[in-house]
Amino acid sequence: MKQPVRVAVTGAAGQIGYALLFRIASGAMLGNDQPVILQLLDITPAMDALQGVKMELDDCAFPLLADVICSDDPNVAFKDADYALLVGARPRGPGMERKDLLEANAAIFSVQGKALNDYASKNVKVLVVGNPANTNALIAQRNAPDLDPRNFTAMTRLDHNRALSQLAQKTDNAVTAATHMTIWGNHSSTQFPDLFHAKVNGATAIEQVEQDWYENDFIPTVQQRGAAIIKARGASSAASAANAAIDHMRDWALGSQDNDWVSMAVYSDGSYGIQEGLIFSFPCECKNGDWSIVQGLEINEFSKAKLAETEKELAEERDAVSHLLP
Ligand code: NAX
Repeated sequence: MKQPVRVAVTGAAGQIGYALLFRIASGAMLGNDQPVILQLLDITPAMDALQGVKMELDDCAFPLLADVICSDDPNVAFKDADYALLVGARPRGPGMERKDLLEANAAIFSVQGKALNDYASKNVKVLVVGNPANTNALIAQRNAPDLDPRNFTAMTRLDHNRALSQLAQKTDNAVTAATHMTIWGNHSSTQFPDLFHAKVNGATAIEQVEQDWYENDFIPTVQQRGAAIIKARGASSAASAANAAIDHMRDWALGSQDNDWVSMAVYSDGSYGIQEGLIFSFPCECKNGDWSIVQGLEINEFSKAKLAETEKELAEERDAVSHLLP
């Protein structure tokens, strides 16, 4: 049996946490032969609820679950962590402006970035789910000068999976027929789901749908899917978000499918002309526990404008919190 690895999860008493922890403990994220120690962080008032979650984890008697640690201290929860899923964030309160939300989260993610820097494994793989996810990841990364910036990623996999499913349904195919999807940019309504490089049954997706459907139905449906779920369910996406977090981490750790790619918001190295240092969603391939941005895709004028729009939003988010960045 392999040695257990340490998986830290923040916001562990929340609704995504409830859909996520049991799957990590069952082996869905890191494989059926990889024991895990869960290190769960939430805020002090949520400690009773978190204990309840721990009791349920115990009651599953998962063979792969070596230990569960609960804490309200990031320095404890991130100690020696090999993986960190940062799910907890400050939601938008009544009357809160976008800038207030960015600042409230900047406070949380700078503390967590420092704790990761000082206490986690130097190879820790960090996934930020809590919104605004890309900028929260940027803040954590900037507060962790001793860690490789490539260790910090944010989640656009839910948008990616939503796009695959919409495309498959439109073309009357199983979801497995849709491949090479890319979500570019921010996990927000400026994200750009790209059908110029996506494929259905190996052929270019955009040639199998009408341009009008692509621009006026598909793109807004994917961009606004989170709001549509809230309207229908009365609560935000939780199980699908947890599933996407599992997909993201599994592929990063164990490799993405051959002859396909996934969407991950990662540290921009300037690929496709995107400002270096932004946490921007690109098409990525994962191999040997590392990711790389797929290079050489041709970007047409339509896509260039979409990439510029989402890049501008991310630069504005960064600039809104720049006075709080080290
Ligand atoms: P919940 O409100 O159910 O749970 C959040 C949990 O985080 C709570 O238990 C809260 O006490 C905890 N928390 C708050 N501040 C914390 C801190 N400083 N340290 C540790 N824990 C803290 O929200 P949930 O539905 O689970 O969503 C969590 C986050 O995911 C939200 O920010 C949400 O916007 C975001 N999402 C991101 C998605 C993505 O694709 N990137 C999709 C789903 C989701 O909307």
